[in-house]
Amino acid sequence: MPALEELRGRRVGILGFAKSGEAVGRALRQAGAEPVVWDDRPEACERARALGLAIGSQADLRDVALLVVSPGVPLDFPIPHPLVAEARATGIPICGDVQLFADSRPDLQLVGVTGSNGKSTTTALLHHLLVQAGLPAVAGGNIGTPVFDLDPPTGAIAVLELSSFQLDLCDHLRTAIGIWLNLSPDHLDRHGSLARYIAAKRRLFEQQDGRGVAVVATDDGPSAALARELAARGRSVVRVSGMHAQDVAVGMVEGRLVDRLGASERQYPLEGRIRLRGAHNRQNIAAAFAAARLLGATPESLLAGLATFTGLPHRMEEVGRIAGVMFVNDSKATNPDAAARSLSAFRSIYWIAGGRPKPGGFESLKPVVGGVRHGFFIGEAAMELARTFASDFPVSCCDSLAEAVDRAFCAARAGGEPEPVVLLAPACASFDQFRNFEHRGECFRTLVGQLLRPRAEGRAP
Ligand code: UMA
Repeated sequence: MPALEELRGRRVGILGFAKSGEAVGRALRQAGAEPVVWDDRPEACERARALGLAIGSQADLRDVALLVVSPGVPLDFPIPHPLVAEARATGIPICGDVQLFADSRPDLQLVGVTGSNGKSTTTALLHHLLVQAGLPAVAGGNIGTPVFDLDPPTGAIAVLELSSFQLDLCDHLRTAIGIWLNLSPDHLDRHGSLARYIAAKRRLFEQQDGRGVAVVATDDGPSAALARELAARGRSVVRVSGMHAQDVAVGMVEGRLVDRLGASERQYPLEGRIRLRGAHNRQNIAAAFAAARLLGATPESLLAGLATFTGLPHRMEEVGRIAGVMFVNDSKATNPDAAARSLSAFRSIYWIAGGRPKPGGFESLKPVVGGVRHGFFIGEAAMELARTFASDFPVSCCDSLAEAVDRAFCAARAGGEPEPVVLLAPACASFDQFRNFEHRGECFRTLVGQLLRPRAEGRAP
């Protein structure tokens, strides 16, 4: 695969011109290459044209030295994109932005973070820990900043969140550290089967060289099996856990982090010292802590860094406290699996959920709704949610998020329990009422702000 500088003066195709495609276009132009853009959306082509880039004609890949494909473009399922098929048929190399970036910056120490859940938080946390420890580091990838928008200093550490889509587009990504968090079925429409989804994620380790380290959280069966298999093949494996400290290098026990990466075991109390909530975040902490230790950060600097990490927006984010009621925005919980994590993290919950339901219903949440005092349901799934939980706690269907926030706040105040939480954990997609989960979370934040304002105004002279 040619690196950027080898593409000077050559035609390079970009398939998909959104965030990552646009960043690739800029980088190619800067390197003196001749980018040509394909995108099935006319608006995207318009944007490329406005930026002065050439637009490719239908399936004409003549003289194209390389095709850089955006992660969202289907490679095999449901069917390969026609241009991908054409490139394969004519022997034109295909890669994604991550591989091209890695080839162009061999000076960097790459850390790849993958897994079904927790990738973004772990990426952001590890980046925060490294920076707090005084190490030069940048973070990007699936988390939202395309790799070609990063500008790391020479020799820096690049922490990259890598989706299965992005890994499918890499074929020799030499990460110094690969982090594997967990595995549960996801993106099956894109990969065709669970086996293919797992195979895509495993590429993170298959492509490391002999010096690469695999940090694997072994809290689920498939991930534990992967760690065993890698170790049996003589690979360097660092096991971590967010649930226990048995047979792992970094683990958790009774609110303490257990660190066995040094000369002797050390334990550090975390309770009351970190702001990340929920059991799943303990796994993210263990993995980020282990990787940062391997990259040279001291335990002391890491503990200080953990104390100052506030988490990512829309992921169990505390957005306000009014009259003893805490408001938590977990808009990123777009399916029941994700909502289960925040429902398990609090007691005395006034739960706002709903939106466009995913297949499979909500029955799987029954074991974790013990803390829910009242459900306020919105959107297309409101009736189904109300039917599912009517025997577990009082339920109300609301016409809007605004109505749900108001009613949940009143109920939480009236409940009289200590530390009530109004929790937005929709367990549904947002598209029936909002542009995306970020928009839904922003609306929730604004509504909470509006609850605060009259009180502040009331106190004003
Ligand atoms: N396109 C076509 N034909 C197709 C499919 C797409 O022309 O058949 C075009 C679209 O018209 C569009 C462009 O391709 O213009 C979209 O490309 P993209 O979906 O790859 O979008 P980007 O904006 O480049 O964002 C990508 C990642 N998107 C996906 O993986 C779907 C972003 O992850 C990532 O943050 C960004 O690169 C920067 O690295 C998002 C995501 O949803 C957050 N990821 C999935 C997830 O987290 O579950 C994997």
